[in-house]
Amino acid sequence: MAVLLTFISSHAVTASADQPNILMICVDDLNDWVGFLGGHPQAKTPNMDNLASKGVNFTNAHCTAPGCSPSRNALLFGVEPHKSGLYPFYNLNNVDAESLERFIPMPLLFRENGYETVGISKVWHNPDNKYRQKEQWDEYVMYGTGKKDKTLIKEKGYHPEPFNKRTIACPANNPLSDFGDYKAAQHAVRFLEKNHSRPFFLAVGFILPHTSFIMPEENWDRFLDPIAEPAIKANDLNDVPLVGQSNAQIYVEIPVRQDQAWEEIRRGYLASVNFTDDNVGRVLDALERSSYSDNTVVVLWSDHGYHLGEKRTFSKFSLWEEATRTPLIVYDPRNKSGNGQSCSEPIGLINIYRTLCELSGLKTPDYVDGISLVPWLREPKLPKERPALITWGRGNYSLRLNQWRYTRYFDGTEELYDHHQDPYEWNNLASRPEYMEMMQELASTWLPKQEAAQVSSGRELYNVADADQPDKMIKSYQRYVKRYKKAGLHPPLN
Ligand SMILES: [Ca+2]
Ligand SMILES: [Ca+2]
Repeated sequence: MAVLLTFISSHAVTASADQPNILMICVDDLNDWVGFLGGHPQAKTPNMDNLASKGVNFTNAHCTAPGCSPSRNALLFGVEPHKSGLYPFYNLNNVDAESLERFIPMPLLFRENGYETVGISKVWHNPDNKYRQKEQWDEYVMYGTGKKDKTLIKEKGYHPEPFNKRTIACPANNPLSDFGDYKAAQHAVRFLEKNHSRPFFLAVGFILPHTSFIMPEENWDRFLDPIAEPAIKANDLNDVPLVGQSNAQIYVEIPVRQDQAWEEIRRGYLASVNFTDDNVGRVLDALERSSYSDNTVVVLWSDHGYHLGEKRTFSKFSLWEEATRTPLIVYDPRNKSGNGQSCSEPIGLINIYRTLCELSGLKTPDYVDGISLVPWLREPKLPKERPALITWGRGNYSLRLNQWRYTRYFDGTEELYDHHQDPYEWNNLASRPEYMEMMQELASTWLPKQEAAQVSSGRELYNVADADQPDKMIKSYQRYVKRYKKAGLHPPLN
């Protein structure tokens, strides 16, 4: 500790008055079911839409890894999983110090440079909020979901029995003040109402639309019409290699299908997104009313996307579009040229670290991966050569380009989708000879040439078939396929 304190004080500088504040809004499990990305026709997100219309809306943005822990570690340390070795889920508090010592958490970098840093709720994956908490933040506060204290409204939504926390979708009749995300928003509002003598880095995490889908009744009641089903091809996985198939969380789908609950699940997701949008609006309204509105960069992201039945899967943990695509909005009110436009170039969230450093005049640590997006904030139509790289387990990589998604799994099997012809990624073209050369070139140009070994300490959830655990998840998947057939349901393969 003494060493760290010395390190901080020797690097601490006073931030200058013309440095912008940063408001970073971190949403959990939010896919493209938002107005500004058009992923679902019934999405109601007026506040986020408004932010997207004021700033630069990155419409082809992708997480670095489709799971909370690896995604947030990559974003907040600024390092790709194949460089850090942080491929699956970790509890950072239990990772050996050596594996993390060269990384500077983003909030800590701002604090070392004279910023006041405040963190609210889920910024890092839980329980990583405790990781170096006192060093990273001037103030940090956690508001959970308060799920256990909710009075669920039995007449509305989906209440599986026995209780299944992954799929419950219903409103609760508690007052707003019982909801963790509302408390998080109010905390941010109070912060923005105060006077601050130094520039601030304020990170606000919202937990919905992460499961459980429990939200105030007024949000549920905005979705009483029949909910449109997303585009789903029944036997979509037939042309997907086994490693890819095993990313389909079909065990979650079995009870949902048996209970014919997909519509209520999707309603619950949309209503949860809508509640988060209300809370984002509370924070943005407070910023607008404050004296900081002209000098605060707002960045909004989600840690990954979400499947709601597409490709026969539910939730995240895949290298397909619904799980890797995320919202990303950057609104710098000082930027007069790019604001109000969208950028459709493929952008990885790994680039946020360097972007915020450049916007704030901070020197980016040398180890940080990615590039600064400042040129695209000025000129959103600028072509971008480098694809977004998404990692899910050591050896499993997906490249998202403008037109293509190319995925290669650890065993050499591949997927290739043409987004111009096939936006739902239904037709895997990887076996077609005419694309062989292009796939080889993509692989040799953009896939990692070296892979860090998987960090072995502090590991938690590890639910992917990869170079370090080739069989376990595949066997589990195959067992579930059998169970699926036994249940008399339409199987994911036929
Ligand atoms: Ca998440
Ligand atoms: Ca298919």
